Formats: sequence, structure tokens, C-alpha cells
Amino acid sequence: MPAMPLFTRRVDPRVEAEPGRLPPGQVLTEKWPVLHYGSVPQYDLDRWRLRVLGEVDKERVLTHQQVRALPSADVVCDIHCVTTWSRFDNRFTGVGFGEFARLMGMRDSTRFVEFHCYGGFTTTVPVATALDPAALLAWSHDGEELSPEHGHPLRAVMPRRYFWKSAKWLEAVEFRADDRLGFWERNGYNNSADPWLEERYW
Ligand SMILES: Nc1nc2c(c(=O)[nH]1)N[C@H]1C(S)=C(S)[C@@H](COP(=O)(O)O)O[C@H]1N2
Ligand SMILES: [Mo]
Repeated sequence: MPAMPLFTRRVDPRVEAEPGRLPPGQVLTEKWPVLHYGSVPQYDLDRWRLRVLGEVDKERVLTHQQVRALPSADVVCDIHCVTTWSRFDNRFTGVGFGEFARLMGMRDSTRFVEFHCYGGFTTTVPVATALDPAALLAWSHDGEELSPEHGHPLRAVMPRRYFWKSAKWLEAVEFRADDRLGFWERNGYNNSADPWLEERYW
């Protein structure tokens, strides 16, 4: 009898089909893990607000209804978490960030966008990252309203970066002229966070 191989290596056909799609050091997962610091908020949607601050023509406070009345768009993208899991083909629905910035009267002086979340969590991206055609403020995933764990009622989705830049439970969007390190960035994560360059930690 021929010797049986002790281990069989299974390579996901989607990874083999598109070399370069899965960033270095990442492993594909089917489930969508939940990851964050602190507790999950329980919002009363009638009281939840999104504040729009900084380098805009006029600062605003949007209700949940006003957010949901914004023009909606679908984006299919891959998620890459710094803890090495990736999930392909996530369909997020929300308002495209470029559209949002235009409607909010973003000023040319904007160089960075800072996301402020429940419990004081923040993260910041260069404006070019936020204006990527695939970046959005999302309220649903794969056709279903975001669950509380995944950021309901509104989260950022910044697909070209590690997923910690995709802030859950948004409470304010601040257009800024200067950068500001966020929660994970102050705790050792890389501020640029490009998965293809493996910019994981400082
Ligand atoms: N408000 C908030 N958003 C957050 C975080 C957090 O701690 N607080 N963690 C980030 C990290 S590290 C990851 S990997 C993703 C995880 O999102 P998920 O739980 O929907 O998979 O959320 C990001 N957004
Ligand atoms: Mo993460």
C-alpha cells in the first residue's frame, strides 16, 4: 500500500484563482468575526445622532432618518483584519464617502478624516483613503441591517486598509487639516495600515 500523505494542504480556489487578492500573511475565513475594544452600545435610534465637524461649510447634526435618506450605494469588498483573517466579497450598503463629503460641503483644506465612535474610540485616515470609490459609511451588510456587534446603526468601511480603520458605531465624522492618532494607532498599530505592505504595527 502506498504511503498516505499525513497532511493535505487545501488552498482555497478563490485564493489560487486570483494571486495577489489575499494580502501577505492573511488567512481566508467564511464567518465574519466580531472584534473591538469595549462594550457594544444599545442605541435608541430616535436619539442617535451623527455630527459632522471641522473643515466643512457648515457643521451639522444628522438624525438617523436624515442619514438613511442620503443617496445609497452598494460596494462589494474584501475585509482584512490585522489579526490575519480576511473575508472576501462583503456587500456593504450605505452612502459613498465621496458623495457624503460633497453633500456636507467638505473644504479643500481637508487632509484627513477622523471617525469618532461610541465610548471614545477614534481612528483617522488620509482624505484620499476616505475618497476611494469603494469607501463608504455603511448601514447594511450582505443585504441585512448591520448587527449591533458589527457597528449598527452606522460604520465606516475603508476597504483598502486593515479593518481597524473601519470604525463601528459612528457618532461623528470630522474633516481635519491635520492628522490625529486614533485608539489602536496609539496602542501600537501602524497609522498607514496598508494590508499589501503588511503595515500592521509600528
Ligand atoms: N468603534 C470601534 N470600531 C472598531 C473597533 C473598535 O474597537 N471600536 N475595532 C476595529 C477593529 S480592530 C476591527 S478588526 C473591526 C472589526 O469589525 P467587525 O467586528 O465588524 O468584524 O472593527 C474596527 N472598528
Ligand atoms: Mo482588528
